[in-house]
Amino acid sequence: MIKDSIKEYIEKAKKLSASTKEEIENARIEFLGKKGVMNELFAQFKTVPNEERKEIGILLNELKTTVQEKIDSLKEAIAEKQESMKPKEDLTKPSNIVSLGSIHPLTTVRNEIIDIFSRIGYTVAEGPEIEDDWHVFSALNFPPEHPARDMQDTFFVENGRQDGNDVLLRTHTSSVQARTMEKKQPPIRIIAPGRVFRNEAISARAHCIFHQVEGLYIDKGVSFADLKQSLLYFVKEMFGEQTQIRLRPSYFPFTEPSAEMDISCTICQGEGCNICKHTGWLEILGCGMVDPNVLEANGIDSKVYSGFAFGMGVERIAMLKYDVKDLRQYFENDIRFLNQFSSTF
Ligand code: 2NM
Repeated sequence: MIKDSIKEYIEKAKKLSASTKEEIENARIEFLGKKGVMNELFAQFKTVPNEERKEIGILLNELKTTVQEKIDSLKEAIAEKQESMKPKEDLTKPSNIVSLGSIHPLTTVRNEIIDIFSRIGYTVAEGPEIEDDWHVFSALNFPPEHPARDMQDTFFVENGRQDGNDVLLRTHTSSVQARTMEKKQPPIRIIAPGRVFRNEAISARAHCIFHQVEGLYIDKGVSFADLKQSLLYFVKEMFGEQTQIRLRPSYFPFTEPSAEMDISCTICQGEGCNICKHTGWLEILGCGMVDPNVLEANGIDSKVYSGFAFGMGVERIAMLKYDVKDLRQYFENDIRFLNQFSSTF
């Protein structure tokens, strides 16, 4: 009976299994090939009496779609298996380029300042950011009532007081110079770069954390002319040979006499512009002859030795150099800002 054999083939087709392409192809030929089961059955179908043709026809169609679907699903299973066996990653592919970033503009400027002074014999000195009152104020001739000692200007470490000596965040790196003087006799020729802290409201021009480079030179016979010449050398190296300087009398507790130094405007060369507020000059640092009181407080004989000192803000120099208008940009670490500074490692 053709009907029974079709049903058997349907069951057989449902149970077909194959693990290779050849096995699938053999099954396909067995059922759908020229001399295969289907053609054989179609040949027999011609002899089926009319009243049975409909039922047998439906069964034949069922067999055909069962075989086709089975073969398709076996093919798919093999393709999936092959896909899963392929290595997912190309292990020979070179790795992605890792961005190294760029050097922070404050670091670049600090290094430039260090380089310039090291060429005339200065070495770098460092000290703690958390300091005591002695090294930040008392040893540097700040009187007990000086406003810088006020809570309003200085961050104090709570309950940090030891033997009547407050513990605080240094407000300038002069404390490093005090520590050098107390350890070492002249000649002393150092620069002290580092972070300093002041209790100030944050704005485009001020921040509670900023960076300084201070310098100190003590020896026999050091004069104000040496100070002026050393700083002239510095600004010519930093801002160019054409740069001029101007000293204005000022006051600092640790120096006497004291001065503030301006350079001729780097933008307009002294003609007058917005950057220098039409004065032709830009203030860049404070300086002076070290007060004999400071030398004596730190164990250096002021009758034998004299010296000069200076201090500058790294942010301010970098603002002039890179035309940065808002100092807060140095601290936000916005990658779009930092990437503008091309120097890389
Ligand atoms: C400045 C201005 C003037 C200075 C003084 C000293 C020390 F320790 F020798 F006394 N170090 N730095 C100094 C002098 C700093 O900054 C605006």
